[in-house]
Amino acid sequence: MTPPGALDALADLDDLAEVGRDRDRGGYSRHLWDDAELELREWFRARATALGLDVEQDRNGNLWAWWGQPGPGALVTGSHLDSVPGGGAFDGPLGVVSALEAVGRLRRSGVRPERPVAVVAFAEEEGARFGIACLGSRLMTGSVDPARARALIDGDDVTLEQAGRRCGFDTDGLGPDPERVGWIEQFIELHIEQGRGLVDQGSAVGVASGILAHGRWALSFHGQGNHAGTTPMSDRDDPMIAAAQAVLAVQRVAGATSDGRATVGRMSVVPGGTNVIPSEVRLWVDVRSATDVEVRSMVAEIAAEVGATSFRQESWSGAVTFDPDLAARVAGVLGDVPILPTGAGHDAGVLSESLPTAMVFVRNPSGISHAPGEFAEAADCAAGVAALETALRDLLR
Ligand code: HGY
Ligand code: MN
Ligand code: MN
Ligand code: MN
Repeated sequence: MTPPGALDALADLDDLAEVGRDRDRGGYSRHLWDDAELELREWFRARATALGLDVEQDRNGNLWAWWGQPGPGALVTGSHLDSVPGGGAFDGPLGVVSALEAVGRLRRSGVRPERPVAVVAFAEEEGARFGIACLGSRLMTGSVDPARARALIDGDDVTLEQAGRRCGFDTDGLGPDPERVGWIEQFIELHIEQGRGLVDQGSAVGVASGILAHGRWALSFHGQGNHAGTTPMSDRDDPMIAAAQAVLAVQRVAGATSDGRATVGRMSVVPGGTNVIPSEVRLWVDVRSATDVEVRSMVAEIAAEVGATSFRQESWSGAVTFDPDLAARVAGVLGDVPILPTGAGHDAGVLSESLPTAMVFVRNPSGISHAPGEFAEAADCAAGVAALETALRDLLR
């Protein structure tokens, strides 16, 4: 553990380097309330407490570290600690460690804010365990029904409610938290860029202009399970064929658009035996584009083509335009850095529906994310912390 006096975002990431390392897939697997994510939560509490911040967990499982009495007018910064399966080290945690580092620097420099400041770590941003992206911030803002959330089931048929109970978190309190949302005057999230925009523009940091519309749909294809050796090809009702055709349809529909994106990154075969014709194949589609209408049109075209037994929306995020004044103010105080869009969803996108929100991006040389190869240079991470500190200092003036 890095001693408080030598706080440094990268040292913090080093502290976390072994937490949730995925030996099979590479990268990190840190999912809501699993051992790795619970360890990250404990790390956050210890780190924030060492900074002199007051840590609390809200009714939706989000962690808040307060500088000053929680209440109206709050300037909030932070991100998430969870990952996708086999994800990178930076997506999420870089925003949290940078926020702690920046707030630590403001405190040590003698800043005396006239309003509350908080660092937040939102729960289940990736939706990797229970399927809904940005679950913690959506529950807080009331855009996900708490009863639906409690009943969500993970890949091991564990409900969110059971998972919460196993780690001592009572999910009976899940739900809208309008008072807390009302406390937040501005939210600013630092994040590694998931793309090469800053590389192309030659800047270590940038500011987000908006987020693509995006959603997730669960498809299932039913057939007749049977024996792989005793069932002639002419006698089969094999759902894998329809599922394979659906993957090709997803690729074709997205490929025919100007900049739409659609991905089948997850599939499950029931029962999953090598010598068994499946009885069911489930797959999940992630569809994104510049506008809600474009996404809906792509999804309708896919649904019409694939003939799935069931086709269910799991998660939806409309296109986001961040507060232009706040984006311009942050970009300006950082020396007129680039303002650019992103295809990646964020809790900042969820909050932008309720309050002025901005994002600071840190250059990612390869642009790779949601994969072990995700990386940001130390100098750029340091530039990110300095930028966040500058932006926070400016907003606290
Ligand atoms: O999926 C996303 O865009 C984000 O990384 N959760
Ligand atoms: Mn992500
Ligand atoms: Mn993220
Ligand atoms: Mn047999």
